[in-house]
Amino acid sequence: MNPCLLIPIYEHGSTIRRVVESLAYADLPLVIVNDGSGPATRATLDRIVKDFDWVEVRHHAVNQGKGAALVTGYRAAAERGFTHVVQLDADAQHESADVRHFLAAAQARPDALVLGQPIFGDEAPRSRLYGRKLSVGMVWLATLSLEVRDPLCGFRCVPLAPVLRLLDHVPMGRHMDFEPELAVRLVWLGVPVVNVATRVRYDPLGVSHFDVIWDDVRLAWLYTRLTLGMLARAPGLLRRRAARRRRL
Ligand SMILES: Nc1nc2c(ncn2[C@@H]2O[C@H](COP(=O)(O)OP(=O)(O)OP(=O)(O)O)[C@@H](O)[C@H]2O)c(=O)[nH]1
Ligand SMILES: [Mg+2]
Repeated sequence: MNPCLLIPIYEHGSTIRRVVESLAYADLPLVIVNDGSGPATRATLDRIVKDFDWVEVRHHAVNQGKGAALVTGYRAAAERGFTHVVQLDADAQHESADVRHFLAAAQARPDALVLGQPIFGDEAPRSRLYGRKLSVGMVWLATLSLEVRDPLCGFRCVPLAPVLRLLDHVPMGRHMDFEPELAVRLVWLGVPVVNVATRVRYDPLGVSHFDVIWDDVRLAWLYTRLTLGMLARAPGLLRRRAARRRRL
């Protein structure tokens, strides 16, 4: 296993330096994908590249969405020979110290998708938590399993080989719909899932680019498509679930 770190960033210039510094302990190369941020975030990224020789930044000329930024990052990581990426967000919501737990889980199961299972504090907005519960339920339905404990958490360790194969064959959402779609499609392919509990913080002054109208519309459309996709795959998914139960 040859991992690197990956951060997609769109207009999170005020937090990215702190996040980069907090990752130094991991002693891994970091790829940042700048998803068309404006001049202030870009200038911060230029300084980061000068100050930390283990950081590379790739730029999208215009904003394309978090999913598109992640795909650019996966391809950049694969080009450089990495087999796994540990990805996290630029807004300092994730606990950088937990990177080691994601790596340990991936080392134990290099074939698995390692997903962050968020532990939220009281500061997390209620509306976000309810929306999340709905997403979890829809993904359980789409996979006919409870394997994915949270399909939306941006902190995960991704095995690149099956992901890049999938991306070559299936067009996927390019925004906030990408991460749940990837999790479901990997489960459909039989990729095992490991969940790692991790604290996720909401800073009251934090900047979120989650678009409560368009991203929710995209998620609703995604879950409709995934539920239909599940119907065609139901016999196979149920057989696999029964085989897993027999092994336990
Ligand atoms: N929303 C959004 N985020 C992007 C985009 N491109 C890259 N990102 C990055 O994706 C990560 C998640 O973005 P956030 O805006 O915090 O979205 P979120 O974490 O799902 O939403 P919150 O739970 O409200 O924080 C951050 O690192 C962003 O900088 C984009 O086009 N839109
Ligand atoms: Mg966020």
